[in-house]
Order: sequence, then C-alpha cells, then structure tokens
Amino acid sequence: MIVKSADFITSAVTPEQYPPDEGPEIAFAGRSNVGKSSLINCLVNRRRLVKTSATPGRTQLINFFRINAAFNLVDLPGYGYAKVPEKIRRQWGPMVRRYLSSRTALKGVVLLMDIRRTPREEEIDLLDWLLEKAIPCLPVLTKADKLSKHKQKLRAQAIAQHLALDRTDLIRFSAKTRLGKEQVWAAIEELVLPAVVSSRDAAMGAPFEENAT
Ligand SMILES: Nc1nc2c(ncn2[C@@H]2O[C@H](COP(=O)(O)OP(=O)(O)OP(=O)(O)O)[C@@H](O)[C@H]2O)c(=O)[nH]1
Ligand SMILES: [Mg+2]
Repeated sequence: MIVKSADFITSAVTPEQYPPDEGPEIAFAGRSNVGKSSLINCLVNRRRLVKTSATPGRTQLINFFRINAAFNLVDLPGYGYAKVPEKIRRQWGPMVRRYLSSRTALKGVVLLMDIRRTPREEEIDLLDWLLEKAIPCLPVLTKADKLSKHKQKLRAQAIAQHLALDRTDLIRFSAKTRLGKEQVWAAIEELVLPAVVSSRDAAMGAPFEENAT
C-alpha cells in the first residue's frame, strides 16, 4: 500500500459525533497498551499521527483517520486497564459495541493481541461477537520483537490453539522492526478494496471495464 495521505478526521464517543458512515472503514481493537496506535502509525509511516503512550489507557475516544482520501482507519480505545477511571471504564464497552454494531462502513476489525500473553475472555468474547455479526476479523500478534523468532512461532502456535484458529491466520507484527507490516496492509486491502472500487464505479456511473479504452 502506498500511503499518499493520512489525516486525522475526528474523535468521537457517541454516534452523532462519528464522521459520515461512508465506507470503507477498518477498526483496530485490543487490550490497552497492546500497540494499536503504534500499529496505525507504522502502517501510515508516521511517527505521531496517532498518539501513543507508555501509560496504558491513553486512547479513550474513538479516533478516525482518513487514508488516501479513500478509506478510514479507526483507533478504538483499549479495554482492560484497571487504572483508567471507573467512569471511563464503564463507558468503554457500550461505546465500542455501539460503534461496532452500528457502523455500516465497517469492513473489518484488526484484533491486536500481545504475542507474549495468552488471550483472555475479552479477546475470545470479541472474536465470537464479530463472528456472530459476520464482521471479518484479522488477528495480529504485536510486539513480536520482544521474542526470538523461535519463541514467536511457539507463542503463535499456542495462541492459535487457544483461540481455535489456524496458526497461519495470525500475523506476527512489530511496530519497532516493521515485521508483518506488508502482511497487515495486504489483508486490509483485501477487505477495503471491493468497497473502494464499487464506490468509484458508482461515481463514474459505470463499471471500470466499460470505461476502459
Ligand atoms: N517493543 C515494542 N513496543 C511496542 C510495540 N508497539 C507498541 N509498543 C509500545 O507499547 C506502548 C503502548 O503502545 P500504544 O501504541 O500506545 O498502545 P495502544 O494499544 O494504542 O494503547 P491504548 O491507547 O492505551 O489502548 C508504547 O510504549 C509503545 O512504544 C512493538 O511492536 N514493539
Ligand atoms: Mg492508543
């Protein structure tokens, strides 16, 4: 993917604050501190488009970014961090579920999991819930640079087994070394491309093939 432009659109809590529901859109979900914001920055080759922090719970709003004036990437706030104020923690579930269940533009969710940790109830629940809603899910194991290549493979195997997935379904990623970046982009492209092409077709009033000379 060649990223020509990446712009912050807006932050939102409630649906009224979302940008127009015009697709396609890919959301990034996962435990607090897992590396969601870092992954987005790595994908778009920007150091600080999305704020990252060593303090978990940094992203507490739904942040929308527009890429190549063609599709959106959405940074969801992380769950499961105990030190986030109670009020914000209580608002997390409904805020994210409301977004995930109401957004027509949503074409898939990248579910980030720390390669060193065994997924817990939250990840399994989210996976099941996405499956039920027929929203494609792309599981990504983050911070792979923290482990040797051999250990990465063993962890990927264990996590796949735990989630009842195939090991090849899991992408190993590192924002530090950029391992897996192209693989994540390829998977995202596969999800957003049909929608981009069909909206362009609609704008042109005819399918590409018929316009081609
Ligand atoms: N070594 C290593 N550190 C990483 C990687 N990705 C993120 N980090 C670090 O992990 C911390 C959290 O990263 P963020 O990208 O802010 O995580 P987040 O999931 O957006 O966190 P919240 O916004 O709190 O939900 C930061 O200190 C990052 O530098 C990675 O691939 N490798
Ligand atoms: Mg973040």
